[in-house]
Amino acid sequence: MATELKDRIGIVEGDITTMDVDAIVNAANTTLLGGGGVDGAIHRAAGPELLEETRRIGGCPTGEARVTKGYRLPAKWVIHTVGPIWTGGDKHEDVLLANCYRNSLGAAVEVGAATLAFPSISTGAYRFPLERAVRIALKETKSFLEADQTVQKVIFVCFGGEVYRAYQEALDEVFD
Ligand code: AR6
Repeated sequence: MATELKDRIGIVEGDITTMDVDAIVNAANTTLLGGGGVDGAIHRAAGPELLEETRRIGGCPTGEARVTKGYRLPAKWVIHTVGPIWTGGDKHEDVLLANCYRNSLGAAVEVGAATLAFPSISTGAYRFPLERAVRIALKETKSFLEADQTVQKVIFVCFGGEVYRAYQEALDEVFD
């Protein structure tokens, strides 16, 4: 059982905008109007229609998720979620980050996505400590996949070696 579940997780180093999956997750902000980091890269790659659609949605609270089309991306869907800004850990940051993963996976189920790619939510501009965030991402994904068969594969797309190594190190700890 543990092996089967672990086979449904992938860890790759790269750019999430190039991923040929059903849905990619965006680490957005509450306005959903774009920004820097992965959010900026996704908006640039998807084209201006994405901003038109997120404008119509009108925002998203921290920890929740909203779905748009992928437009010029290889992915059919973009699931926009808003990670917490790290302010030391006593403002429910762990719970809010776990909510991002659970709600994004829930949104993937709603659109019938079998393959899903995540960036490392909150660990860039929002300064969430990487090792801590990675464990939350893997634990929450594991619990979700145990209970659901819609999403067959979740790929964590790591932008740079540091993030990649952090996921690799935490994977055995969380899945074995
Ligand atoms: N593919 C995959 N990961 C990427 C890419 C990419 N193309 N580009 C950056 N990353 P961040 P946050 C990584 O700052 O911390 C935005 O302005 C990056 O190296 O994008 O959740 C939003 O509008 C890091 O590992 O997101 C918000 O205002 C991870 O993605 C704010 O930043 C997350 O870094 C959200 O901050």
